[in-house]
Amino acid sequence: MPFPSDTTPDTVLFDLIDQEVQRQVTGLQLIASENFTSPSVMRAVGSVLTNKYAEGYPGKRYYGGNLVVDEIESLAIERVKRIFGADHANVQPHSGANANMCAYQAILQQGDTVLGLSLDHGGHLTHGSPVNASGKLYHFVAYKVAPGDERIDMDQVRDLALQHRPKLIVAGTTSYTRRLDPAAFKSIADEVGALFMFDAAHIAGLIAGGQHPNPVPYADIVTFTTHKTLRGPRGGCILSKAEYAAAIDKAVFPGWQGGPLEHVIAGKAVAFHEALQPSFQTYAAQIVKNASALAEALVQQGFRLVSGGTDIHMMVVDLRPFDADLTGKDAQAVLDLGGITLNKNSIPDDPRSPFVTSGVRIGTPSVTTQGMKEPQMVQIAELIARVLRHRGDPAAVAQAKADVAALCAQFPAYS
Ligand code: DSN
Repeated sequence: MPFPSDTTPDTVLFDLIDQEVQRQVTGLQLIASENFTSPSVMRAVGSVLTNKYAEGYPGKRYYGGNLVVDEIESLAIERVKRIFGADHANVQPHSGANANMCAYQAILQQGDTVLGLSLDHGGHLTHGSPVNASGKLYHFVAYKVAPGDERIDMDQVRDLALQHRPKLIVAGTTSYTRRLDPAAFKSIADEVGALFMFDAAHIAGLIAGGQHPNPVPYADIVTFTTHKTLRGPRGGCILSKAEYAAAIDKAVFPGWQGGPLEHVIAGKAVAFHEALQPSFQTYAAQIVKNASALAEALVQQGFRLVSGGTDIHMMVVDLRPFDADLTGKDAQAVLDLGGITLNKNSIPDDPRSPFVTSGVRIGTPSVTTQGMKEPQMVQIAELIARVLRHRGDPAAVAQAKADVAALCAQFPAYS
């Protein structure tokens, strides 16, 4: 029976989606890895491309009917190569985690030694955490941030590289708030004969917008997600030097994945188009300005920031000087009640477990998409501090939630 005759719409599910729309637009979205993607991206992701099987690559598919899909995937590839100046792009990874595992499979053998940033110092699960396949398949050695300034210690990276002679050095972070220096990592990789991979998941949009050094000229492989600062659909991408192109493509399909999500790839193509517009440079610059303003305002409220501040789109707040009894877990929960969404986050050498933590991570990509600027960052810091100071007072938390909703109503994410 054709779809127009469908008389039983799924009101249960669509009511839930409506509730989520309300949550997203009436609260402050401060999770550093989230953003509001554009209606055009959502139109592409919600399109009939979801119906199509397209195992393989443009011009080399295992199924018929892919003439249009080939054009769409080629468009995404051409656009992302243009943004970053890459030799080769694979736009099929379903996620950043998949992109990383595919990259490893393309260039490593099981058991090979890899250097990566420790998860509890700002790295990612796929940078060798023992609970992740990366840590089970490969021999990861972790570098850390220095105890004093809480910044990546390049001397330590070099010492570990000389000691362990890794096949690969991975740079890239999920909760590290300072710029990375791709040239410095590349120089160490060259010194020890290692390959160099840069996981740009968090900062891809900042690179595209000219706010962070581009690792592509230095790294053999660059992976990233498309949904964070880059503001596209949820997904991953791999860029590489030409010599790794065939190995990367083989590792993605048939190595790790089956049929590509061509509707998501179409969404990526739209996001890449948007990132190529001059307005994206302005957007990326404002993300960073907002993060600086929010960081400064949080310090004024009595919080300590890991490494003293931020160069990028996020900050990690050590809650202990503000309130020694306040955990990241409790802060996240009460801020949720106040309409402020963020995530608990370990601070370096956190005495509390990763499920509890002594910190929270805060990012500005979403509120910047809404059009908020520096004055609103001061308001946000005040709201966060107010909810946390009065966390035992439901009326005060409810008042803060109303104030958050009033602020967000002035800056609607979607018209
Ligand atoms: N979960 C992502 C983040 O929040 O940083 C990383 O994969």
